[in-house]
Amino acid sequence: MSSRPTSTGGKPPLYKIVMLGDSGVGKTSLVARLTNPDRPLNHDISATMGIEFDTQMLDTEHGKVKAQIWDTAGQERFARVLLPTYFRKAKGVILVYDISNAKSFESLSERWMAQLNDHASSDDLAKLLVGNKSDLEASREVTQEKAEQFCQEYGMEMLETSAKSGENVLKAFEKLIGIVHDRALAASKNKTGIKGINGSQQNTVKLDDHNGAQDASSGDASACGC
Ligand SMILES: Nc1nc2c(ncn2[C@@H]2O[C@H](COP(=O)(O)OP(=O)(O)OP(=O)(O)O)[C@@H](O)[C@H]2O)c(=O)[nH]1
Ligand SMILES: [Mg+2]
Repeated sequence: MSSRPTSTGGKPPLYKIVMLGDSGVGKTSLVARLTNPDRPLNHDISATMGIEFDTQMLDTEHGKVKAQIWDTAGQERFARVLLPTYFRKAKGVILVYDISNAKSFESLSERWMAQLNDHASSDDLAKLLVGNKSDLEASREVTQEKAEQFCQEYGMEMLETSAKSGENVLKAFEKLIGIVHDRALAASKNKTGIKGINGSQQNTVKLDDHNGAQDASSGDASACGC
């Protein structure tokens, strides 16, 4: 049993997470698989033009949380303008490439990591690397070893997923949101610890906006102040 704090009672905290990566790697398809697991993959899906978001309740080791998942546009012309909005108040990011497309992997270090560092305080963001389209093993262009090197360099974990078969899709979102939630709980614990020194320690762990969690009463963008 864990002795760490949990978000007991009340509404589950809400965290904004962002999907990033080149156009066509399968960001929208991953979100669709998460939110509608039984719906078959849509091969005729259009490129995302701007911002779309969805909310999904997810389980973590320390209780249920609500993820507000921002599905961004990989196409340069949209991404450039919208990046500040994408990252505003985000707590986690899923960096997606396509295992059958080496260029989409190179873009992560050449383009997306740089933009992430320009627009967000990278240390504040939990990150997960996702190699999508694992069902296309016969056309693989990015080895797991290469992806692991990337993870070591940038300090993150990785998973290979398939939005087509559903493999590891839920696991990927749960993994990232678990890291985000742990960080928020740790920050909250530190905060209540500091209050204790002044003689006003609280018994409950309250998550608030400053610690990265938000009220989950609304699933819309305004809940995140985005
Ligand atoms: N085989 C296979 N195809 C996939 C998978 N995920 C997505 N696709 C296909 O890849 C294409 C692009 O998928 P999208 O989800 O639109 O990609 P995106 O990253 O959202 O692209 P943008 O919105 O332009 O940034 C579509 O034809 C999907 O059907 C997968 O896991 N396996
Ligand atoms: Mg899309």
